[in-house]
Amino acid sequence: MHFDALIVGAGFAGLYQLHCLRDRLGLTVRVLEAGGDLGGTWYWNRYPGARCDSESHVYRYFFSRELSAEWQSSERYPGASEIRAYLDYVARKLDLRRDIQFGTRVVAASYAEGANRWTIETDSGARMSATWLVTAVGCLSAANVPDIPGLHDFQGKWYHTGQWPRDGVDFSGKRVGQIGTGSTGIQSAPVIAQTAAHLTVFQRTANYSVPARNAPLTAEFNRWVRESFDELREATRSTINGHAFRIAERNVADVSPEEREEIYRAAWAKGGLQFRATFRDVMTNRAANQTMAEFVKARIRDVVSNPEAAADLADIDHPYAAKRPPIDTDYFETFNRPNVSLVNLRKDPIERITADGIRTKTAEHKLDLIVFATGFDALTGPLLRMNIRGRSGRLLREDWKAGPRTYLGLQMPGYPNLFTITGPGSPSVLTNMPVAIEQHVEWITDCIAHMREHGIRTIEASEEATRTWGEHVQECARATLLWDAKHSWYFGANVPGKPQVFMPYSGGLARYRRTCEGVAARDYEGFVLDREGASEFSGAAATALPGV
Ligand code: NA7
Repeated sequence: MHFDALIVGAGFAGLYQLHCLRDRLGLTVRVLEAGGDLGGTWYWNRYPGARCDSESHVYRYFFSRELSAEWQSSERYPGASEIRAYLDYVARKLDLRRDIQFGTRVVAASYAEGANRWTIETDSGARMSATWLVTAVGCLSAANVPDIPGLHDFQGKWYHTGQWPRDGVDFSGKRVGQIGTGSTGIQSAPVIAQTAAHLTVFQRTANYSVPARNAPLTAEFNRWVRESFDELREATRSTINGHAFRIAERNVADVSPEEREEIYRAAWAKGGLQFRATFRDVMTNRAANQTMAEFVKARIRDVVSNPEAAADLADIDHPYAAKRPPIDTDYFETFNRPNVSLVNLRKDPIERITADGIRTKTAEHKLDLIVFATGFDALTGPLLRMNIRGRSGRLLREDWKAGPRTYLGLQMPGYPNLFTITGPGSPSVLTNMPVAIEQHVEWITDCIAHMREHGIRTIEASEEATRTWGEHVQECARATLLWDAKHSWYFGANVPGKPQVFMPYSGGLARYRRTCEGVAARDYEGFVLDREGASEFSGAAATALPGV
């Protein structure tokens, strides 16, 4: 079957891209989704405590006032099931499901130059083709299960948080081991500890965390959200990270130590990611960052009553927020429970997994169940797993051997008419994702509309623009303290053998948006357009985006 466009993935990105291409441009479109339902990241991440770190009033689409007005969030941060319900609501309103094929994993995609077509192959052996291929596969969707010796010997059950069973997992009466203390592990440990007989947390790198201060939302707040649609939309589009809060203008050195402490305490009491926004220079000035880091470490020592556990939890080796900064509900408090213990893998590394637990250098930990909160093969993993082949059979996996090469995180040279929503080299994971997604989807939609209008057969990133953009992405990261945490997944350091390149664009979403707009306005500067051929789509003429 041939379509104008194929979209891979039915999360926030795939759903909106389907709406834009089908309902705005009138293209024939099919979405292919590996999961059994909508949700993308939130379809797979159903682990205990799974919740978004962005607040409900901004973790949503802003392309339609009506769509936003009719949705009521129940808590300050949306839980995984509420996000799935929201996406289901969107899909119903826009009648999206009829063009989505669930339970279908794309295992190969290749471009045929003569026909100017992408052909994809699914895990059931089906083939489909399209003029445009859009990947909406998410940045954190390829689960990373570490290759720890002995896993196959383990007689209990084990799960990765990013591939959590739909029916849930019963921890009651079980001895549970959790490996990993990133954003996920910090969310799951307090919830697992509530029902498990015992929870052992295996920590490799100690991590900062700020209280989320999650709470139910009042009717008054939801009314404010409805009435503030324009302001919220504008704020998310003009801030560096797509959230609605602004980063303070002051530097740490502008205030006295007493005032600084007061500012940190107030932000701590308020909770959430905006803790980092209290000063302008915490991500660029080591001394400034250290004041914030020390404040969080002091709070860890205040909360955790066992001095040895407190010291291990506060022994953090990177600047605050140089790795993804988690927010939590009672994470450090969890270590005061009698049924929770901490193993510091830096002092006592895992030797192997055995039939009945985990053996570290100094101890045997008997376990019925292991939870891998060990993260993802981020950003590049989901794309490389699709076996994408471009012009003359070139393989993306080969082209990216030394790290991802993209222009604006939107396209790669040698892969015409392939667009990657929130691909490596775009702001993506450094932002409130739906805002970054909307910007990409709208840019791609406008680009395809432009191609149709002007009879452009192909669009493809140029080699030179890709090289220049790649250097710029590295330069931007080097100008921040993100560059100091070389062991973060932003560099690909969590996956053995992965090239170490800073992957997301850290120059800010608002600036990035202006760059993309400027590129389009200058006749897609940095892209190679083939204006020779007639366009090959079968859809009707472009129409305005209808109201919902
Ligand atoms: P992260 O942030 O990659 O965290 C994974 C955690 O697992 C982290 O503590 C890792 O330690 C640990 N890990 C990974 N491999 C191992 C091995 N082999 N042994 C011990 N510990 C290991 O993933 P999350 O799922 O928490 O969060 C991902 C994103 O999802 C998050 O940033 C939000 O954007 C949403 P390390 O730090 O590498 O030493």
